[in-house]
Amino acid sequence: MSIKLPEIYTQQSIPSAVADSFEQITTAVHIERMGNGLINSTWKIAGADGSYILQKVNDQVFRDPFIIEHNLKKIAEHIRLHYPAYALPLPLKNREGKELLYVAGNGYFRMFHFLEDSVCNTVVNNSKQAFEAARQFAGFARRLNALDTKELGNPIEDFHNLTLRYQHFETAVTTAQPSRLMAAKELINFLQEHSGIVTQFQNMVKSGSMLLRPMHHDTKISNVLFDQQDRGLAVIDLDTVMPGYFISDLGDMIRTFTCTANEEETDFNKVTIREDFFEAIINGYLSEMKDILTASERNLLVYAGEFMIYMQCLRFATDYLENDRYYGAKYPDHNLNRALNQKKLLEELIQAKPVLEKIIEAVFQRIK
Ligand code: GN1
Ligand code: MG
Repeated sequence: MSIKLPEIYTQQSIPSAVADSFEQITTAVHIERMGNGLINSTWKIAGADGSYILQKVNDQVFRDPFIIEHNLKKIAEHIRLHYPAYALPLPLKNREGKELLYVAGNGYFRMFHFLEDSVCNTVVNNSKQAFEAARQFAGFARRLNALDTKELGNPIEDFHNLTLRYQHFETAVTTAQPSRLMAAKELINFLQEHSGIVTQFQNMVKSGSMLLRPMHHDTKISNVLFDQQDRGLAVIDLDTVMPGYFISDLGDMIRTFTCTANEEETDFNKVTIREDFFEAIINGYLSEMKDILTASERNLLVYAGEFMIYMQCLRFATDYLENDRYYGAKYPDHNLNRALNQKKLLEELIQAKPVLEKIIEAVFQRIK
């Protein structure tokens, strides 16, 4: 059966096979594109009796989206059993009873309920939001902590494996076009000079001073839903939940919440660290995770930020050297600029380290 689509669907570039398969789309009254993710695409589908979120999973990045489906099942079972009141965003079934629809040559699609009156922020506007989001991601991690990581698959192999990310970068340095290599010379030197961050990661993994736990791995502000009073409601986008280290989640919040500008900013003077936002993240995160983190993990709160900013800098730099094949580019030096933005952020964090360590000490004094 093929349903003739009103123009709004095609304008919003939803493939007709997808529209046919979800009744929420065929009965929609309004459809709009949402979000600013680099990898997946999202639409808001408004119907007569409620709204929905349609998401396309990029199958170049998530090579086997059925691993996501498997993980969601395991997570849902665990949460239902131990925290039945906890709000978990799970995909809805389509007309064929499937939660994940594959459209050859296009990717994988899922539909979710849109939580009415919820607010999705793309920037952190105040420290309360930073606190609430950190508390939400930490509350999510705490509830999943007892789920055996062996139960979960890796939707993206070695996603936050800094050792392999660094090797990938060094390979890209040897294969890049001379013009790109030249333009990125200072950046490459910086990354090589700071490779101690990679060594520290390797030592901690080897010595077992960080534990593998189910982690979210995409703790940006738009993955937390808020109410109208800036209170956190729920964590969304569970595609990258997989075994990992807490520094991934805490670190990406430090990377994306404390900075005065986002990674697209090309005026690097605007890239600075907000210490009060850092404090809010630490407070929010520890309010849920303090008793779960081991003593050695508690010493890694600033390192978490270094780890994630360095890795993002490395990833953008690598992509620039590989002609933008992963992130794409809207203008010629886009990924170079993104990497330089992250370089500035890492410099700021390293400079602020003594102050940030003091903040952490004071928080621990207060909550112990
Ligand atoms: C990608 O798609 P988005 O923007 O949520 C990337 C993250 C990066 C981020 C940088 C699967 O996330 O790891 O931190 O870009 N996700 C994937 O903006 O690679
Ligand atoms: Mg994501």
